[in-house]
Amino acid sequence: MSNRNKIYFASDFHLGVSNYELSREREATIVRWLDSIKEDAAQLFLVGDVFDFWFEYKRAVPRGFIRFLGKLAELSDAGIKITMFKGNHDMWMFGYLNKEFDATLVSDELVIELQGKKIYLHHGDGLGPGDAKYKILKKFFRSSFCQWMFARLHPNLGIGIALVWSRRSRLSQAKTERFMGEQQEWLANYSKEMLQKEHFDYFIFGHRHLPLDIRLNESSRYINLGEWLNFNSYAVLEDGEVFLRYFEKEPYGAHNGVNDTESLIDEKKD
Ligand SMILES: [Mn+2]
Repeated sequence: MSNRNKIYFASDFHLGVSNYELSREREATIVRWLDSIKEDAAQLFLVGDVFDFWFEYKRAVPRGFIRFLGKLAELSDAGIKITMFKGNHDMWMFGYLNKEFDATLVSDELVIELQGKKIYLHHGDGLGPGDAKYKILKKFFRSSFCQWMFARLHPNLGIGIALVWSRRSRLSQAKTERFMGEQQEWLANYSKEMLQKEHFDYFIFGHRHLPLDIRLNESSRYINLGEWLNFNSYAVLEDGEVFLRYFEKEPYGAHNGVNDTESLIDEKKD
């Protein structure tokens, strides 16, 4: 009988930034991580922004990432169920990857019930109040008109434009996000609002680029998966509980003299 009893969650690998060498290094780290979970993973959730840019043309896909893609194929062939979310950087996945990995592709949110826990999953972009400009952009980028237009550009031009656009992002300028207090955590606030209507044990998001584990009430927590440029952070569900973990890295917060983000948050209360 297999001992596959863990569920893994990660997001924001941003493969492709900042340059080829750094991306290859990060890809190698991710491949080592995937190797390390291969024996005990039942499922793997990749919660968006796996690629810094991705677009599937009808008969072509972007170059690169072959070790990562190969490793995902290996995990899938070993019986691990893979679920991929569209992020704001890689929303243009249309079926190629989920076909190759026999994976489920999620456009927005997904609610799962595993190990007796109810979990709300979303990349995290365009949620809550504000960010009106992005919400309009997201609608446009996701429209079949926009995708059809983009696919008409020669890939050298289309992907070229996309890479220039992506280099303007904070992450590619190697900035590390910082915790600014629980009130400022809009995804935590968004989760709290959702809890008014419906119970979830966990909310798991990416997008924030900061590993976070915030208690929302007696029985609910908000987990942010962080990113893999600075933190190598991921979450694992085992025996009905979700833990934030760090691959080949010190936990976030260790540098600030605190053990975890929860104690960081406790200090800021009252
Ligand atoms: Mn991201």
